[in-house]
Amino acid sequence: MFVDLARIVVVAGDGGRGCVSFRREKYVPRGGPDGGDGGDGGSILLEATETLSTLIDQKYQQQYRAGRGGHGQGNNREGKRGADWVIRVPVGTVVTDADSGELLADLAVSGERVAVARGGGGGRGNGRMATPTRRAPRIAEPGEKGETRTLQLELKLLADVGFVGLPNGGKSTLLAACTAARPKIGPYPFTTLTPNLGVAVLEPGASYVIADIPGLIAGASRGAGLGHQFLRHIERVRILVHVIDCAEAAAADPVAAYRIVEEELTAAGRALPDRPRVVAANKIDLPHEEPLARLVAHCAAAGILCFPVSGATGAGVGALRRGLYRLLQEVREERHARPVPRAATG
Ligand SMILES: Nc1nc2c(ncn2[C@@H]2O[C@H](COP(=O)(O)OP(=O)(O)OP(=O)(O)O)[C@@H](O)[C@H]2O)c(=O)[nH]1
Ligand SMILES: [Mg+2]
Repeated sequence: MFVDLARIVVVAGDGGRGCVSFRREKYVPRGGPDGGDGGDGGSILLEATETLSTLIDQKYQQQYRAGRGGHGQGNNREGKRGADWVIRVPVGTVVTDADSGELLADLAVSGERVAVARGGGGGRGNGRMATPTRRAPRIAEPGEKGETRTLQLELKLLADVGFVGLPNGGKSTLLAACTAARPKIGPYPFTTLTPNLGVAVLEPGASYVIADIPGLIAGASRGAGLGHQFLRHIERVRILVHVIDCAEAAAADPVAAYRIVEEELTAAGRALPDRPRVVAANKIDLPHEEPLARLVAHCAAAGILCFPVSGATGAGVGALRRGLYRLLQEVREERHARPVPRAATG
């Protein structure tokens, strides 16, 4: 099961109580206070890992509790530190505080860690509370409470290229033709229910990741079909590829198909105007002259690269793979030349 949204409650450990104790020893009258401090409570951390690809664990376990700190003891012995709890999540997980909406972390790199709930500090024991005027305090501090937080976890796939298009347009077939991925393919709409990823390898060291984003139809942003639940994955792609069925028998006119998808992206608030568009005019192994001509004319007028392809026979797929690679390099170079201003935080 592909799970890309989860809500969890994290409870850090409370700090241990400080201790009230006095040194008692033969021949040492009035030995003085020697109550140790409580140990700090354990914290909760999130760690990004490449070995996970969904948030399914967090769907099943929604509560996490770190260890509490041990209480202080006599003879100035400190309480034990509470054990931290490290929750492992897939790379690409965005963490927000569910109550305040505050963005806490965007775990984009494997191994990256963030503390999401801090353990409470241990209370001081009376051994550390003596003052010149109060040499035998009979008090100690309680430990602090550990932080509790409700977190919203959202997984956003990290792909360079996103395939979008109406159902049955051949996105999954084209993904299989471009990469080694073997997604489910079917002659009916909504074969793909969750995004598929594949890696296009042109030669060693030259590769990129393609995501097949399912479910875009007219009204998707209002919940039709699969709705726009997967559109969040588009946010991170660098190039959007419209996969459009150009067969004469296709249900939708290819230019209309392009517009419907763009309108849905806009309606869902994910128009991503800074991301270049590419068109893959698909299914050219079937009769296609008239629809393809219209689509090509539309792309030429709009300044969009158009690649006629057939995911089924592989025709034009090499050119598409190379074209996308070149375009990706241009996008990357542009990024280096013009550093993206940091988003304001807080
Ligand atoms: N003739 C021909 N058929 C194709 C081509 N590409 C895909 N198909 C067929 O079109 C149908 C849909 O293909 P999919 O790859 O599942 O399409 P999709 O866009 O992923 O569809 P959903 O996942 O349902 O949105 C299947 O029956 C494919 O065999 C092509 O290039 N030529
Ligand atoms: Mg599919």
